[in-house]
Amino acid sequence: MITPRSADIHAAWLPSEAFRAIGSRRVLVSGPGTGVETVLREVGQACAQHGGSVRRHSPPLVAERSSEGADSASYDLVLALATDRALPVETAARADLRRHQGEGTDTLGEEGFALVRHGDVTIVLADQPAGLLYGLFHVVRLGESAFGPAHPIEVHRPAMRLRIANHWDNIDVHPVMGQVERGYAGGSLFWRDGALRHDLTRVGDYARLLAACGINAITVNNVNVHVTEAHLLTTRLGDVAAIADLVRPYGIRVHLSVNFASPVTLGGMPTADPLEEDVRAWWTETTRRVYETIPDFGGYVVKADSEGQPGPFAYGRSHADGANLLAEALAPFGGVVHWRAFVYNHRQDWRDRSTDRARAAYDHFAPLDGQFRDNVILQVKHGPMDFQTREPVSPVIAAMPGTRLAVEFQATQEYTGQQRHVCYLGPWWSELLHFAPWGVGRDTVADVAAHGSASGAVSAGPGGGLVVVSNVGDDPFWTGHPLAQANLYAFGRLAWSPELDPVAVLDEWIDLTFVPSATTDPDLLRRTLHEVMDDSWQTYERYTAPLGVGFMVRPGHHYGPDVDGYEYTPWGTYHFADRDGVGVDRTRGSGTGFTGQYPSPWSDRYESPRDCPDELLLFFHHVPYGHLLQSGSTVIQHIYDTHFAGAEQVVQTRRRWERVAGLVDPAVHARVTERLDEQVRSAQEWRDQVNTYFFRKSGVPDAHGRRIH
Ligand code: GCV
Repeated sequence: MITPRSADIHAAWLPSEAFRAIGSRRVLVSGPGTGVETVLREVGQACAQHGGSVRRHSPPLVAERSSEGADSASYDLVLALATDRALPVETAARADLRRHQGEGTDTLGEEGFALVRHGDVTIVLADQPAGLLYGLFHVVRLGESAFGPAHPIEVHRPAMRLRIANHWDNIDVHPVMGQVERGYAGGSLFWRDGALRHDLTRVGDYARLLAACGINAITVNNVNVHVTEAHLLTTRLGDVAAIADLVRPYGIRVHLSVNFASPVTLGGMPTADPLEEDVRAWWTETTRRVYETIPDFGGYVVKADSEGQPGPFAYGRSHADGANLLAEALAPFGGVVHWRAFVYNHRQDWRDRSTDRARAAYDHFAPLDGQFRDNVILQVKHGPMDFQTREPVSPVIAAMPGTRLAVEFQATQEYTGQQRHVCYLGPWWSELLHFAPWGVGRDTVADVAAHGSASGAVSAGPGGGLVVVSNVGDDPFWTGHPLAQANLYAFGRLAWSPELDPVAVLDEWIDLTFVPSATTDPDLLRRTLHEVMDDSWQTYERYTAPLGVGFMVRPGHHYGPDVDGYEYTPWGTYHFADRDGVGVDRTRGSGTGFTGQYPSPWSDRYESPRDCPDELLLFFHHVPYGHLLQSGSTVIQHIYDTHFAGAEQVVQTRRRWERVAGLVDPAVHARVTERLDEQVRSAQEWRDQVNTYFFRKSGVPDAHGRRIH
């Protein structure tokens, strides 16, 4: 459990108090094998703390089995893995489940579980140990209500098979990017100053946090694979195995980011050409050794031909050639390759209006649809640019029915306040997952990630799942800003079940983190946290780049405002503001033609400045400052209004947080307070720079005469 290991480490979700409902009861854990040990240990610790009792029933122990006639009277909670020698109470619960589900539909799968209340006993049923563990954490979430007499039968299976956290962690401290690229929570949990950490206690704790929200895989190194990190595949493989050993008990598999040029840099070969026989043999043998060392290894992640990383283009080969090479090596072991679609020209000439970075992923990958092996997963950032506060959904997601796609989110708040600003991303991710590329009523982004889709009609294949760039580091509060923990939690929950309401997910996180019984005024605390967090992503959007145009951040570190910071750079991230208007013309009619990458109806809605949703207007159109939004406001007045309002909301948030001093751990309160002070300052800086910039460009005064510099 996440008992603070030292006075400096602060609990995340799952403090021991969250286990009171379980730990104060009589619990039976039933099932053979080592996979059940984790459940047993969790329950054992809870009972030791809260006065309950736990017993293990292991089917081979016939003597114990014969004493189970009275089991329903002896236990309050039974966690039972399917075996051929079920306990009587379990048999009864399975019968209840069959009646509820219908004959033949009671299989729970690798990770699913059911919760059945039979008589006075709550029974968690699972087919596999991972399911039992997820069932246990579900009971923790439910607390006392799991033991209510009329609790209905619940059946849970994850929507996504793969729910992965990518770490952008380096082994060596990178001279520019540091130990963790885009990390805002201290150093890496795994690596320190060029080596695996000696004390990996927190890695086990981290695995537990991940399992409790539903994440089932991690990568342990940055997608930008530098020289030292490349060796994780070969000479440093033991380090990866050590991490895998620590996370395995929580049902978590380890994946590795690899460098496409490894045959050259590690194997001393003259080429990494994917069609060369020797190169294939190198990957085959290297991968065989990986599985010899880590039998449940998950697979590779590759960033190729992107921002300086090597790739198949160097040999005149396609990305399908590149991805299939690695997929072929992984296939015999059941591994997958996550091949990133984040490929674009980062050496663009800003004068060249014909190149549009937003088009790049589609232009590169859509023509390759159908050419990837089954165990290739194309990992697509949710938007066409780069994790901005507001972007449309990437058109790649609707363009590749013959390819497994994973959608990538970013919990590390690179562009959303860097864990100095409170920004709960659950609502944003939920909105993206619900987006229906083929129109309302058709398949959604979540459907595509879960099981693939052909033109909006479900094709029940294995989807690629969801990926999140982790926001965790060795910071005592795990995520720098203690409230940023909620983003990782929400990712896991939404990947398990995309239809969940993100505000309800936040409520879960609040209950599991600031356990109501451990505070004197849980209602005030809950209300305040909701006021501070529910709308925080939209508040952030209000005071930063307007109407979907994106960027306007300080180049390099990406924190704080710099409206023209990227305007004349090679990165392809422009807003084109002049004295008359602002925005990027991505229409087919007069712009870059990007709108044509979407299927109907969005290709037409985005094409028309009248029908384009306000919040994305400047992403798709260059319009005059006087352009009337659907909201009734002009673009320029909208900019002023939202920036004044956003900065003011942060001031209110800061005030609200003062109310709960005394209701949370003083260290947590102090850290959040310190971050809110910075957020107030930064939001005002954003407000003033953006408003002043557009006032000076346009010469249009604020209708309300507020102070613009
Ligand atoms: C890991 C953005 C970030 C980079 C990151 C890249 C990626 O460009 O700024 O730090 O590199 O995305 O997703 O590969």
